[in-house]
Amino acid sequence: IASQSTSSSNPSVSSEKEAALAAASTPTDSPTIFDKIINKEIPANVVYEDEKVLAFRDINPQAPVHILIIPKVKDGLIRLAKAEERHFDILGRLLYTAKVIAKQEGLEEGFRIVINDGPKGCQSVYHIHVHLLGGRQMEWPAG
Ligand code: TR5
Repeated sequence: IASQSTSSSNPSVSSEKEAALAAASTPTDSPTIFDKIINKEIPANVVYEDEKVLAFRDINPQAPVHILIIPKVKDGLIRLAKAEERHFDILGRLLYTAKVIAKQEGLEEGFRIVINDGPKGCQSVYHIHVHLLGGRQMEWPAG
């Protein structure tokens, strides 16, 4: 069995891991930058809004189309790992909205949905959000 490569044997893997760790942050229930976007205290490039959900372009896009879809009310849902049965509706709505926006953005040939969870999942903002990525060929496995 081939041994797992270590970061010290490959400097580029090491720097990628360091970047991922730097982006990740400690889980918290405190208000986040997304509350300021919801409350229009700071601007965002909004592509979709209804009474429950807001979607806007990511400030640091990882693909030609990179949109974040968030619930307007967090209701304890700082991360997917905190989901309870009362969140069924909003979780379904986030995914359904991603599909609506994918169509709006012309992503008929496919797209990628990502939910980062917790430090190991490289989550940096503790207000649950769905990433919609598209407009280029995605690769697998994800990093
Ligand atoms: O790493 P996770 O999954 O938590 O994703 C958080 C995402 O929020 C990242 O892709 C960031 O690029 C994105 N982000 C962070 C800020 C921000 C944003 N997207 C739009 N507008 C933003 N503002 C104004 N400020 C941020 N700090």
